Amino acid sequence: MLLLTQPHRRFNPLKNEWILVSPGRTKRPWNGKQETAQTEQQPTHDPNCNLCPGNTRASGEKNPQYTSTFVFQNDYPAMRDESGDSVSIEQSESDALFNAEAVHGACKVVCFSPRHDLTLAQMTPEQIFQTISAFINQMNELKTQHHWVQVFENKGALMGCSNPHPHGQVWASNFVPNELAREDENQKIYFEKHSSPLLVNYLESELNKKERVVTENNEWAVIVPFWATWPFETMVLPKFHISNMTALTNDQITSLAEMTQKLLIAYDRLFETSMPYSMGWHFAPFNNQENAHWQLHAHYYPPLLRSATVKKFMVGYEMLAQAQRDLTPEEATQQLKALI
Ligand code: H2U
Ligand code: ZN
Repeated sequence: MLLLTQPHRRFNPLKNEWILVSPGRTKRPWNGKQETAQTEQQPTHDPNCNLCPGNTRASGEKNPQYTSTFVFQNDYPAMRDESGDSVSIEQSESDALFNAEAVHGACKVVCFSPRHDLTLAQMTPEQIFQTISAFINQMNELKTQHHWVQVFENKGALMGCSNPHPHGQVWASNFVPNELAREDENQKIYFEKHSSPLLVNYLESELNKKERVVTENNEWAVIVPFWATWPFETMVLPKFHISNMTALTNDQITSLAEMTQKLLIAYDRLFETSMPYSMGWHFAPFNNQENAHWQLHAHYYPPLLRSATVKKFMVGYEMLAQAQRDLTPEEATQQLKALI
């Protein structure tokens, strides 16, 4: 297949943008930056960790002796609720060149485990189930007051994560953020044209083609998207149509937890390192509409390219022109699939 050996570009229908694919470019010599692989073994409890059970946080508050997951209000929130505002920002609609508006929101931290030294990849499917449930509980709690609740995990020092204690975050906002708004619009346009959700049709085709399927079970599939940007980017998709994450049943979450564990173990095996990544869930915003065009999915964006110490830099051409990748999504799939 010509696409696999020659530079080409692929279209990302979710984002409505192109990505440049340059197969074989990982073979070029590398004298650039080497990251330090995180190899040090963490203690099960770190007296200096703000997230460990029984320890004191930056706010001065003491964490309980939690035994499963634990959620607290971020002590340094990126957004606050309305009550904290002393000055209001006037929306300057009259001048499109100087447009700003006030935002409100809530930010929380979800500790995945009392164990400081574990990662999700090392947890049991039951424990992973608890972390997904904790995220869903937050959505249910926050959805009445907010248009969007982004849940995510930013893992590893390489990703700028400040603490190895396994944790994720919840940022709820009174606005729909850019990435969501784009996916919303593009799925809507597709649905109007095809009367079927974009990602439902997409997964169906991928399951037939099999070229980019990393792993699957009865309810879920992990694929390297045809239009993947990051070298080993994946998407987790349900095999059923569901526009909102809060509608998942316990059985569906159980099977998602099993699938997640498999994926994360494969990621860790790939470069024999605890794989850094940013991941998060996308689904319909909380707007009291039917949102039939939406399909729930998770994105995993790991930055590593060649090894535990060489990452992909999205700079230069990527910043100024468009994203580019150095190995094909099909090659990435083969490598990940072999590790499942
Ligand atoms: P990361 O940003 O590296 O994931 O760090 C954890 C979050 O935890 C971060 O958003 C919050 C930080 O604001 N945090 C607290 O709220 N209290 C603390 O005592 C430490 C960290
Ligand atoms: Zn800790």
